[in-house]
Amino acid sequence: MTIQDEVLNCGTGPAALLRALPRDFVWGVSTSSYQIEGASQVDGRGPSIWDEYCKVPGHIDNGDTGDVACDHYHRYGEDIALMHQLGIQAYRFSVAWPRVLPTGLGPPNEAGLAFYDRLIDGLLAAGIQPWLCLYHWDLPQALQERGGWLNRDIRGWFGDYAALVARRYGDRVRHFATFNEPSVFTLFGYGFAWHPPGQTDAAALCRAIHHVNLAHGAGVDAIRTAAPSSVIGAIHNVQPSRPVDATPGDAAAARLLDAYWNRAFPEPQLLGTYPTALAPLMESAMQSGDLDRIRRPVDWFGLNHYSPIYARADSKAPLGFAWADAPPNVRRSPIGWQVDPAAFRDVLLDVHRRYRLPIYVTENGAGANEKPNEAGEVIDLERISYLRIYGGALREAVSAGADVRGYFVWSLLDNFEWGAGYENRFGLVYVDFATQRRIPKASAHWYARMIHAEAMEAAR
Ligand code: IFM
Repeated sequence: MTIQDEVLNCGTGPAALLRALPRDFVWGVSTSSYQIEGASQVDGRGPSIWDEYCKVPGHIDNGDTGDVACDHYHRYGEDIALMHQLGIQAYRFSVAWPRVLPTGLGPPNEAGLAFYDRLIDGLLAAGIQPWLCLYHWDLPQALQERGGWLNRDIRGWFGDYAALVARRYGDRVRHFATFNEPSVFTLFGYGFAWHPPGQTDAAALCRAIHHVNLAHGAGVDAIRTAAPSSVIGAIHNVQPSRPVDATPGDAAAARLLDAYWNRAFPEPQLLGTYPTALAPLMESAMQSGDLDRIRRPVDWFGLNHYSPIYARADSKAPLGFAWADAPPNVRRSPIGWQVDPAAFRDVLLDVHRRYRLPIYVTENGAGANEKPNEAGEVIDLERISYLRIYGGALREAVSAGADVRGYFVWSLLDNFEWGAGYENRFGLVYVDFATQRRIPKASAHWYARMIHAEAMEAAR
């Protein structure tokens, strides 16, 4: 089937698969604070580690920063209206810790807290459920200067921050997540030096992992206490880890990457153990009772998935393995990520069997470098194709028994894509960063039609 055929065929697919989803299935979109808010020095926001990291030449393609991003801080009303027009049912966003606590602790910043009041109230008025994530990578720089994730005190700092946020918004927000993709910001920040704080140190990586896990446990307890009717989860990226070549060394590398990427957080948080390959490395950071502090009861599993990942043995690398590109000849998205919907189906089933929690797919989507055509439209056929076939894989997983209750596209808007700056676009809505004009892409209209068709089916 060509992409054109897939788009022309852009309904939701066979009726049998339509019926696979639960009636109250949630269709949403996701974003994060640093990637869209901008207003980095407005209304008392403190600096984050990403503000500092972006200042260093060479860290971000094109010298881009999140200083302005999508200016969502000022344009959130327009963005809510867009979601409303598209029929989006839920919106996952993150709170910028340095916006509400400019130095990470101490006195809160009322102007920053008031921004999220306006956002949440606007969402509710538009009939959109707010899903609030506490941490999507923008640690206050002041805490980094106290050691950041390497300082065990961060368990308490995060717990206090979680309590503040849950007390303030728990009357209106039901769904809270502690962390988004902890394995990415720890592995990229302390293992590969691709994210702040830019280290390559296996011991530091393990210490950071353990402290993030402790902070998660403290966050869950704080939210539960401050907002007892909330439903709480954490968001993990789960992607099959494959050897780039069929050699025993690469197979071992893939198993180790799997431990760091897919298991270092959900296993202690949900099963109370570290993966065997990592447990000895955690010992120096571990104190008696820590696994009980980490394994706190949660209500849902947030799953982010885009593609499989690959590893190669590399005895000189700090972690003993290297990140590898997908082999040639696999199907790829426009930014080169492998497209493999069967992997998504298998991951959903595997996570269901392992952790036995309701699953929400909190991120899935495709990156591209598209531009508007002469008519000013953005016809992103490859994204539609991706969403369509990944939606099919999700339905297959549900038909085979996976308890999946919602799906959020990454992302509502083109945004600051970390090291790639603004070049890689993941939005359903195109953003012209020079003018901040928003243009819903063909995929936004496709997603809106799909949500509508699902709602019709659920009402039958
Ligand atoms: O943009 C990121 C997001 O912040 C975390 N998950 C993956 C997305 C695409 O790279």
